Amino acid sequence: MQASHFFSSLWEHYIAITPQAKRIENLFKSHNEEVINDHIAFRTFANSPISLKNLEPQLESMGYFAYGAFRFENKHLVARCYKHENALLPKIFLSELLVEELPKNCQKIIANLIDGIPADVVQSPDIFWAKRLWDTPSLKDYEALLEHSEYAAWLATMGLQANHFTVSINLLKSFVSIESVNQLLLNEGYKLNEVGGLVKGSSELYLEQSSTMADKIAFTFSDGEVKDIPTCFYEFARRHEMPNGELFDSFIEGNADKIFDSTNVK
Ligand code: OOG
Ligand code: NI
Repeated sequence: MQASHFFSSLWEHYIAITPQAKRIENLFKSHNEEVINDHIAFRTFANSPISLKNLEPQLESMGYFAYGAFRFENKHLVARCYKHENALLPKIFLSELLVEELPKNCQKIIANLIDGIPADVVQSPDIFWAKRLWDTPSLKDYEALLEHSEYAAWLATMGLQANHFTVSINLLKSFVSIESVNQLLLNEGYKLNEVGGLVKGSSELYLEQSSTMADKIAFTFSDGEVKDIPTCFYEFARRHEMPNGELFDSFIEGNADKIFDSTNVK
């Protein structure tokens, strides 16, 4: 699959449940800006037919290669990042949940979801907008997962899809600082992720990031109960030059740990 088709399809699926992203893109366009993506991200279950290991070859088939690995102890996650030799294509951040580190009741709920996924489900890059490959969870199971892992609860309802796109602030013309981007969004009434402060990272770390809080949809659980739950969010990243003159092009665990919270329920 052509990378251009991959990203346009992902974007259409993403804005369908993240209308704020389309509105914010239009907001930048109204300021005469062209929006270019720094990276996108996916979440998945480890030790499943859609594990990171099983998904990676589909990224490689489009010319992507892994160049960094990350671990999030408290969130029970590992992640890898991927880039393309065409540096204008977005980087990709792919994380997976280490289900065996969760309490037994959560392991059982997730094992039931994973059991619903065909072993050979990963056949082409279109798997990255497959969404839920299992039955709709019950509200009770959702809340049990939520108690121990916001990520698990989000993934159980949303499934495999781009959970955020990221505007490259470096490639904007008139918004130079991340603070000016945040102010624009606050003025327009968007709710930003405040975990650890509006700006994650710093120029000393060569990466500054901020994000909106995810949009919400009314979700009908398997038992018929309807509840508003988070969908996906939009991120903004500004990269800085390292002492060798190159732009930092990886990710930072301390920043990412807080970006994950953009899909928190509260
Ligand atoms: C990914 C969070 C990490 C970043 O830029 O550090 C991330 C997620 O929310 O799935 O995107
Ligand atoms: Ni991100």
